[in-house]
Amino acid sequence: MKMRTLFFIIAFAVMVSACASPTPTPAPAAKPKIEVSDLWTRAVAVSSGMGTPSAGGMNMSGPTSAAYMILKNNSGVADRLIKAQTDVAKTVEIHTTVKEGDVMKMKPVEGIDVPANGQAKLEPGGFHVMLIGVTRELKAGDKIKLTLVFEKSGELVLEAPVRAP
Ligand SMILES: [Cu+2]
Repeated sequence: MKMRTLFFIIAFAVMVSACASPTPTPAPAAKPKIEVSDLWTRAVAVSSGMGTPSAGGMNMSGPTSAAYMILKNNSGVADRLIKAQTDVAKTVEIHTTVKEGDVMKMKPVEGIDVPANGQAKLEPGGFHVMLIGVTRELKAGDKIKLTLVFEKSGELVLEAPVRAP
């Protein structure tokens, strides 16, 4: 009787240790995952010679366009959009729109914060990805390749549909 009890205790102990040992709980992923929705790029005609008038009175070379979207962060770690790239524009900047007196002006920003479990909206009259010196006509229905670079989650390569404003 005593031996049997001991056997069960040992068997139980072995079982517990077998279960417990191979489970080093993995550290929660520190990388946020950004979801992009409502992504679109403003259509722009590229005529030879004259560029489109710059919307904010900024000194820009060539036609400009902008990309808008909603960035959703489903993690508990805040992230930040710090850079964007595309092959259809010479320069890509991240802009915000501010009201100075009665005039809306665009200004480059260092980045756009995407709060933990929150979202950032890029929309006309607010934050946007600015395409400066667009090299080819962007027609409604086209798609352009847009790469977003986030501080923590890294690169995200997207196809941005072109839409008429
Ligand atoms: Cu802009």
